[in-house]
Amino acid sequence: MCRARGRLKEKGLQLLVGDFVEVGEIVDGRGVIESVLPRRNRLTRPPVANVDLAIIVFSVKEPPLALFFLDRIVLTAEKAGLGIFICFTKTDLLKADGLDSFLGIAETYRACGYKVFFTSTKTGQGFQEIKLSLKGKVSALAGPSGVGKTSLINQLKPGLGLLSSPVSKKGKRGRQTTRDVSLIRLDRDTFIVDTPGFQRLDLEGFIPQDLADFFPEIRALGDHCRFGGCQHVAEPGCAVKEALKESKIASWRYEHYRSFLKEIKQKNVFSPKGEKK
Ligand SMILES: Nc1nc2c(ncn2[C@@H]2O[C@H](COP(=O)(O)OP(=O)(O)O)[C@@H](O)[C@H]2O)c(=O)[nH]1
Ligand SMILES: [Mg+2]
Ligand SMILES: [Zn+2]
Repeated sequence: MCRARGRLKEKGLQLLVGDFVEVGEIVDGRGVIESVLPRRNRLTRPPVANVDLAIIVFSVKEPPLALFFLDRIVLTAEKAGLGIFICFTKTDLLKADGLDSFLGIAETYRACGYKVFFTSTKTGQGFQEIKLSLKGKVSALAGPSGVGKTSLINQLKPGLGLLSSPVSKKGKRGRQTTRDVSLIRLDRDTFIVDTPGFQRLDLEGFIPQDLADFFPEIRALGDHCRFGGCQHVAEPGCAVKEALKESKIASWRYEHYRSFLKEIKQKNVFSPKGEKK
């Protein structure tokens, strides 16, 4: 048990889950935090420091996959500079050929450089693979409630007995049971953060010119557009539009890009301080 040295608070420093700290002498199991080491990064929702990976969790069914929301979380994870894993849960709820429609989606994300997993607590599919990939990292879970984030942690660390909550029948939306942010140790150097889920992501701090940087497949084509600063909407000689026509990039990802762009532009009209200096 540690408390923070008073002068840390005086300096306005807020301790975060995930912080590395220096602790003075420990007496009777109690110590004092003397300083906080520099943070590699810092998320605001959830409030955690020094995260390596975002594990974005969505179920294939119950609740049904919401790709627009998924890409919204991918976008914020990209902005935070995190590695990205995408985990599709509850594959046991699909009929035999039900997975086919998800394979194209998985392929699209893999082409972006993200790791994609399919899991089921009923069959045990996928967990060993995830476990190996997480080793030595601090990961934060994200995703709507009811998709199986807490169940995923329970699978990765049996015996923890975290409370998962059945998806309520009414509206098939999950109830919220994960209230506090906590860092769970999976092994010596592997940690995972269970979170209340990213609920409202308001795309704060984005500017239209930079949005494409956070879409790997669009970013990769940007250099081939005729005009520098091309936003890939209606400009002539746009390599992204060309790739779309030839089905070289997924149209749904591009549509999400367009929606986010529109949203960010509208926001900047009302709060021009988001603009580039
Ligand atoms: N059929 C099935 N149900 C699952 C699976 N994973 C989680 N669930 C169920 O989905 C509900 C929500 O799970 P929970 O882990 O609490 O979701 P969270 O809100 O994202 O933490 C619970 O009733 C779980 O038992 C799975 O792989 N297959
Ligand atoms: Mg939970
Ligand atoms: Zn372009």
